[in-house]
Amino acid sequence: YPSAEMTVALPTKDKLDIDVLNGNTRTVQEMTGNWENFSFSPIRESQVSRAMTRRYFQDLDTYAESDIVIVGAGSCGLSTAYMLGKARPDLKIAIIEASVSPGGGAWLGGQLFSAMVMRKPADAFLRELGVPYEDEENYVVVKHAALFTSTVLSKVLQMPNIKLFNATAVEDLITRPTADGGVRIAGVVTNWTLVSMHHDDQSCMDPNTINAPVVISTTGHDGPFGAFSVKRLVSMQQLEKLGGMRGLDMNSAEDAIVKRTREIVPGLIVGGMELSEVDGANRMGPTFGAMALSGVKAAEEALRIFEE
Ligand code: AHZ
Repeated sequence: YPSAEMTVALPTKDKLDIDVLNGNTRTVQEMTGNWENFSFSPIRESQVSRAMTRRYFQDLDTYAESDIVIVGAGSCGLSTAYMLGKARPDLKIAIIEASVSPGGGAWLGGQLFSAMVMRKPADAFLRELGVPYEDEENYVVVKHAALFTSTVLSKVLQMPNIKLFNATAVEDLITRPTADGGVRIAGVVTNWTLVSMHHDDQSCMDPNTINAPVVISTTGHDGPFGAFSVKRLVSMQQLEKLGGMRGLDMNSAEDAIVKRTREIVPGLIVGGMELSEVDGANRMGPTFGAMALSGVKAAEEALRIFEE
């Protein structure tokens, strides 16, 4: 067996040369039917590790000082990220998502049915993204909620100024005292989600931090993971108490969420269903227009604060 020191004889030239060397500039059509002589370009295992870790640690370094942090990559967080990333390609935007899979509750339209309903005028956001829909007069229907989620996700991930740290939980908020005795939110405390889940049975697993002048929290309504930032604001006595999400009423819920999307304490904007816990707004169930437009408004609020 080759010793650990042995290296695969890889040309040290650039990637294009390696591809040419291996005939791997072929198109898919050229490969089809030629499987007998097929081979991948050679690789050493350490190259794979370094390809990932070098970039990840570079990103940790780059985004340790971010311009904006978005907590939660559900339908609201992703809509916020899209608007911000597009409007300000000069800003560094970090998205922190506790789950391995970004998208929150938006992979299905509601229940286990596929289609996603958006009430007008949120159809404007679908046109902006280029997501096709059926027009039903007062509302529109995307044939599968995953089409919305994957489209907004792919556009956000392609933006060079946005980094998604998934499988990473926000464990706390960074605060600074203000002159009036309150606090200003100045960033987030993070940890890998699997580590966060083991604070009770493993000791001293210290967190990481991201400083940012603007944090946007879109962690959804209360649940195993939800309403994270607003619950923390109560425990640090910056909010007296939460109003608690009220029962389902589509008409009042969606208007309320969009209208109330705002900076809750200095430096912290709350959007999406997390907001229903702050003010005691109704829930809307499986209609997603308010999540998209709360995201548009949260982005607008963030830029207002940022540009102040
Ligand atoms: O994993 C969570 C989800 O992807 C993530 N999240 C929660 N806590 C976090 C933390 N750190 C990092 N501490 C965290 N990430 O936040 C995301 C929230 O997504 P969501 O889809 O639950 O929320 P949303 O407000 O974007 O969309 C809500 C969709 C709903 S709920 C509802 C109802 O119950 O009536 N109706 C709609 C349309």
